Amino acid sequence: MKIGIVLYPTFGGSGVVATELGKALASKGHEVHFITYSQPVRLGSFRENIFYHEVSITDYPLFDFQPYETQLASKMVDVVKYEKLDILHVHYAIPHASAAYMAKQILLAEGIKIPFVTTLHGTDITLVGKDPSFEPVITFCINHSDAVTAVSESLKKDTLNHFKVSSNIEVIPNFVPPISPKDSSKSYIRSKYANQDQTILCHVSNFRPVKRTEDVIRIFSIVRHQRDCKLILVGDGPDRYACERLCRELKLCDDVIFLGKVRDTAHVLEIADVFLLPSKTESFGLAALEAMSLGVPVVSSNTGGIPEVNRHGVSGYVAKVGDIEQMANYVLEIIEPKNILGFKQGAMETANKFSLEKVLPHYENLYIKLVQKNK
Ligand code: GMT
Repeated sequence: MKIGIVLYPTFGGSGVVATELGKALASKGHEVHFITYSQPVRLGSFRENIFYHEVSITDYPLFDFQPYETQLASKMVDVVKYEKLDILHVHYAIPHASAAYMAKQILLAEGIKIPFVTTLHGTDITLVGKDPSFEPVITFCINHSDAVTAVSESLKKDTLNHFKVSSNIEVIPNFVPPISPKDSSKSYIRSKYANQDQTILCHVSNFRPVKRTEDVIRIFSIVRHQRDCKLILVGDGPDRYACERLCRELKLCDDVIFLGKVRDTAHVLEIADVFLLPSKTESFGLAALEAMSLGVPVVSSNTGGIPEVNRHGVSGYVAKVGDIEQMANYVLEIIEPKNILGFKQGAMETANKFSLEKVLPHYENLYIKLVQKNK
C-alpha cells in the first residue's frame, strides 16, 4: 500500500508513534510518505520506501498567523494525487484531521477518492476541556473520518464523554518502538553519572505543567534522604526553569542531571533503575512504556491510560496524582534488593504485550479494510 502519514515532527509521543509506525510499515514493504513541516526527529537516516514531503509555510506580510492548515491540506492533495496514495493516516485531530477532511473533499471534486484514519493521542481531546472553541471542529472531524483510533481505553472513554461521537472508535494501543541494539558502553555511560552503589531515577518529558516535573524532583528529594541516588531528567519545556530553581532550593544540584532534549532516549533509559511519571493526565504514557521495555520499573500517577500500561505491583506502582510521599515509598520498595529483579522482569513482560509485532497488524488490517471499501 501507499500510505501518507501526517504528524507533528517533534519529540512529543504522537510524533514518535507516527514516525515509528511509518518506519515499521516501510520495512514491511509499504511505501510511506510523511507529510509535515519539518523532518520528524525519530526519522533517522535514509531508509528504503520512506519519503518526506515538507509543508513550507509562506511568510506573507498580510497574515498575522500563517494558514498552516490550508497549506497542509494543499500538500496532502498534491501528494495523494501525484504519489497515488491509497490512504492517509493523520496523528492528532487538530489541525491534521480537519486538513485531511478538506483535502479529501478537494480530491473528491476531481474524482479521486481517498479514505483517512484519525488517531487521537490525548492532548487533542483534553485540549477542548481548556478551550471549548475547538469542540465543533474536533467533533466534526471525528465523525467524518473514515476510521478513528484512540491509543487507550481511557482516551476512548474521555472522547465519548467530551464529544457527541456517532462513529466507532477503535482502541489501538501505542507500541514499543524497536530499540537499537544495547550499547556495549552501557556500564561506562552509567559510571559517568553515578557510582555502582547509587540508584538512578529517570524522567523523560517535555516539561509541560501536565507532566508535574516538580513532583519528580520532590519524589527524588524524599528518596535521597534514605538512599544514595541520582536523578536524570531528559527533555526541555516551560517548567524546566522552575525545576532548576527547585533543585537549587532543595540543595539537590549535585545529584540532579538535566540532559535537555535527547533524540535516542533508550540509551539514557537503559542506565536507569526506576522511571518516574507523576503526570496530572496522560492518555497513554509512551515514555513509561519505553522504559519498561528496557527493564526499568515505573512509578507513576494512576491517571488516564497510565494504569493500562504500568501494571500496579507488576511493572511498578501507580499512586494518586500529587501523592509524592506514596510515590517515593514505592520507589524505595522497588529498589530493595529482594524486589528489584522481580519488577525488572515484570516491566519487560508487561511491555512485551505492546510489542510492534502485536500492534502493527491492527493498523495494517484497518488500512486494508478501508482501501477495499473505497474501491
Ligand atoms: O504528552 C505530551 O505532552 C505529548 C503528547 C503528544 O501528542 O505528542 O502525548 C500524548 O500522546 C502520546 C502518544 O500517544 C501519549 O503517550 C501521551 O500520554 C499523550 N500525552 C498526554 O495525554 C498528556
